[in-house]
Amino acid sequence: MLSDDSTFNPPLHVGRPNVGDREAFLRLAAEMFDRRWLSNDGPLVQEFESRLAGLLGAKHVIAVTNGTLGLELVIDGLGLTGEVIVPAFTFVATAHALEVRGLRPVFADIDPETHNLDVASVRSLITPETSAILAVHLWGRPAALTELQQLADDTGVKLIYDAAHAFGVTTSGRRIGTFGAAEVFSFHATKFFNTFEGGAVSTNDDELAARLRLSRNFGFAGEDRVVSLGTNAKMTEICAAMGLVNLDDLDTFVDINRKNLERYRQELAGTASIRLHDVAPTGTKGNYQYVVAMVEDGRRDEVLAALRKHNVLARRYFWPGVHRMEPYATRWPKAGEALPQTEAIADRVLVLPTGSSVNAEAITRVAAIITDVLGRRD
Ligand code: T4K
Repeated sequence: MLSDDSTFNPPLHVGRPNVGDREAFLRLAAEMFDRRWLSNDGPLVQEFESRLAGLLGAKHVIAVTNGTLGLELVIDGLGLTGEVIVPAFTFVATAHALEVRGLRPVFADIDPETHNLDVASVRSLITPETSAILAVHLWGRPAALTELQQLADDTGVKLIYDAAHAFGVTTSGRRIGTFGAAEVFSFHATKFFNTFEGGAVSTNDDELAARLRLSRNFGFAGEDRVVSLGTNAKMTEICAAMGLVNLDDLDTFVDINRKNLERYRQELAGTASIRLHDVAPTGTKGNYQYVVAMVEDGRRDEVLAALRKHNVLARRYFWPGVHRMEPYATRWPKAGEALPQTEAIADRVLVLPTGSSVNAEAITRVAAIITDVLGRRD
C-alpha cells in the first residue's frame, strides 16, 4: 500500500512548460519595450524566423500565432479543396483547421506500431475529390515519410505535415520541417519548446512562403495595398523573445526528456500490463516530449484515476479520437467502424508527466503508484 506522502503537492502535470534563461528573456523584453515595437514582423520575430530556418535547414520559416492558424494558412495557401485525408488519432485542431476552411476531413486509420497514418488506409481513401494528405508526426515520431511522399506523387495529391509534436526531431540526418509541401509546428506552452502561444510554418516553396507571409497579415503587401484575402496570424515580439531564449536551451530540454523517458522505462520495466511507446525508432533523434504509456487489459482508466488521486495529472491524449468529437461524431456516427486501430490505441494510451519540472525522484513515485494498481509481471 502507498503512504499518504506519495501524493504530489503541488500536483504533477502533463504539459508543464519548460522555461529557459529568465534573465535573458527579461533583457529581450526590456529592449522590446525601449523600441516600442510589439508586433507586426518586428526584429525579434525576424531573428527567430531566421534562427529557425538555419536550425531546420528549411528555405523559409514563417512564425505564426499558433499551430492551428499555421495549418489554416497552409491549407489556404496551397488552394486545397474537397477532401483531405487525416488521422483521427490526433489533437482535434488537425481536423478543425480543415473544417473551418470549408474542407472535408476524411479519417484514415493508424498503424498500431507507430500511432501514425497507415499508408494502406490512406491509399484506400483517395478519391477524385482528394486534394491532400495531412499527416501528423504523432508524439514526435516521424510519419511514414517516404511511403506517403510516394503515394502523393503517384496520385497527384499534396502532402503536408502537422509537425506540432515534432520540433527538434531529426530522422536519417534530416530535420522534420523539411518534408512535404510544408510542415507546421506548434510552440504552445505545453510543448517542450514554447513561445507561450505560437507556431511556425516551414517550406522550401518560394511562392507558398510569399503567400503565407501575405495571408498572416490580412493580405497586406504595403502600407495600404491589400492583394489577397488574409487573417491575423502574426507572432508577437514577446512570443519571439521567449522562442529565442528557449532555443538556447533546446538541447538541454531534449536531454531532460530523454533521461526522464529512460527513468520511466527502468521504473516500469517490471510492472504488469504496461509498456512505453517508442517515440524515436532507430535512425531518429527524437525530442521525447511525450511519455506515452500503453496500458493493456482495459485498465487504463483505473491507472488514470489512481494517479489523479495522488495529484498526478496524466492525460488520455487523444482519446476518444477526433471522429468521436463534434462536429464529426454527429455527421459520421459510424466512422469508428472503419478505424479499428485508432479506437484500440485510443483506449490504451496514457501520457505521463515529463519535462524540466519532473525529476527522477518524482518518476520513481509515479511508477510506484502505477505498479500499486497493475502489480508486477510474473
Ligand atoms: N496539431 C496537433 C497534433 C496538436 O497536438 C496541437 C496542439 C495542434 C495541432 C494545434 O497547435 P496550437 O494551435 O495549440 O499551437 C494542449 C495544448 O493546448 C495544445 O496546444 C496541444 N496540441 C495539446 C496536445 O495539448 P489541452 O486541451 O490538453 O490543454 P490543457 O489546458 O488541458 O493543458 C494541458 C496540460 O498542461 C494540463 O495538465 C495543464 C498544463 N499546463 C498548461 C498550460 C497552458 C501548464 O501546466 N501550464 C500552462 O501554461 O491542449
